[in-house]
Amino acid sequence: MQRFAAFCICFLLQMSAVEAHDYSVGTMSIGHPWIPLERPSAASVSVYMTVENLGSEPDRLMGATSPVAQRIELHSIHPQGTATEMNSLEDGIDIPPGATVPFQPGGYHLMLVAPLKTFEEKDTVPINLNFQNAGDLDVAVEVVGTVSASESGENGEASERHDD
Ligand SMILES: [Cu+2]
Repeated sequence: MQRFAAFCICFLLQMSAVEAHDYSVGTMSIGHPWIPLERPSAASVSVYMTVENLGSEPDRLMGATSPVAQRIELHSIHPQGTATEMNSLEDGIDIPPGATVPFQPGGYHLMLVAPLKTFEEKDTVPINLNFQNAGDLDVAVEVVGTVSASESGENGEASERHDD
């Protein structure tokens, strides 16, 4: 029994550490938004996070803006033969009630097109997310140094084909 109690306290401490990177508006909750560090010349930068709908009504991520990018597109990636294909989702992304939608490498992501500055590790990038029902939410996205500089590709997505 004592061992079980110790486990619970540990778990709660971990939860509160995670929550430091969470944001919410209405029933929408954003978990751990991050940007993998890219080469300085990157023409576009991906943003990953989780989007959770805690409510009982569907919502939709309609778009995003940032003062440090000319525009932000909503993208998805699909396997296409031996390569992958990246699509721009101009109608937004559905966030069903009770669902957690992951934005992660190889799937949904926000794409900062034509960044107006060079990002460095531990920078925080201000991004405004617009939800159809919940409205606007400002998040501070952390730049994380996970991509090795030797990795090939202009922006880390070189093997993917832009259709737009
Ligand atoms: Cu993309």
